[in-house]
Amino acid sequence: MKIVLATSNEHKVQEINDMVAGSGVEFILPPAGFDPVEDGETFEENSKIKAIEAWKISKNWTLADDSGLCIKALGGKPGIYSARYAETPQKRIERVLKEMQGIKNRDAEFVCAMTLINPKGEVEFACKGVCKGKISDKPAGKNGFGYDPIFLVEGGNKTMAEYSEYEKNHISHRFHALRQVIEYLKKN
Ligand code: ITT
Repeated sequence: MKIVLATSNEHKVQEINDMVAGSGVEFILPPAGFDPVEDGETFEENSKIKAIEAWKISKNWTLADDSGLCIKALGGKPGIYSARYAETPQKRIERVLKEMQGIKNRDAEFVCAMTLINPKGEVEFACKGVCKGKISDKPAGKNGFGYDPIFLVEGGNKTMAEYSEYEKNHISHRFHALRQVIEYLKKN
């Protein structure tokens, strides 16, 4: 079964396909022209916007992932603005570390909201996955993408970027959300 993944982030497609390897499900990028306006106020709303926009051009099963980093001491920021917090991934990391300078409470979580749309264009299933951790003092690690180098995963003393791709794919917010989607698809 092929499912369109409503994203332009190829790293997400790779991570998600690695997670479902061997399950008979394959995620593919949307056709050209996918350019959603992510103007929702929550991860859930943006995930639905992306899924519907991709469905409009593919008319096929579509899954959207809207994700981001929420930092407690910053009132949940960067949150839904994670991808737009500064111009480049490096600058986004620098901004977060600057805003967290001198702050003791470094609790944070990665959040991923997923929306599955059926070929009729209806929301078939929606869910959320979370991965808890803390913001480190400095970046470490080369794997993954985005804020992975400054996210210390709960229960370990490594950043997400220091975990192997295989390990990340068993602990991440995306994994926790995708597991629910796959369970739903298997039952139905
Ligand atoms: P699409 O909207 O096209 O899917 P995107 O990368 O802009 O791609 P989001 O709007 O969901 O995706 O924004 C997510 C941002 O949050 C992303 O750019 C990263 O900065 C961050 N993020 C999400 N998942 C992450 C992960 O697993 N590791 C590190 N950072 C992540």
